[in-house]
Amino acid sequence: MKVYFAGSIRGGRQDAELYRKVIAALKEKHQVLTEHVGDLSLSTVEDKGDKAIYEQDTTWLRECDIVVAECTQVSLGVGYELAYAEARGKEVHIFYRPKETQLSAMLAGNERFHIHRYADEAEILAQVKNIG
Ligand code: 6K6
Repeated sequence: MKVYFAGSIRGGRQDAELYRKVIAALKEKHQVLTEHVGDLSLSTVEDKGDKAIYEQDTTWLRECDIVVAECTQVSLGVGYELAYAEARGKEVHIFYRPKETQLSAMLAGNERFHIHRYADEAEILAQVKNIG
């Protein structure tokens, strides 16, 4: 299946290495459209231009089968992507570490989203293998 992985970029890159590992785990079974989200070398400011990013990412969101989002690091862009995916009837899986953040009620309270709580890297890597 085609997976759109969403994770914080301008919201903060503290978890970028974890995103890279989650993307690698998803790639064992799926095609991941957004591998750059786990690329630690990419700049969060110097990039191909905001309009091009928006157009490419919304095209991929329409094309994907499943959205997987890591939401511990709060990101406006990820929140926008989740609403965009929900409006198009996509299957959405949200992961977060409850010890480090309180998930927004706009996500936690949405019964159409599949919410996964996890404590550490080993746990999220095991959980994503059950998706799709
Ligand atoms: C920098 C690092 C990796 O990629 C870049 C270039 N910028 C972006 N490229 C592709 N998608 C982006 C970029 N900036 C934001 N996005 C999309 O928004 C991604 O799909 C993320 O899931 C989400 C992050 O939003 P912010 O608000 O944290 O930037």
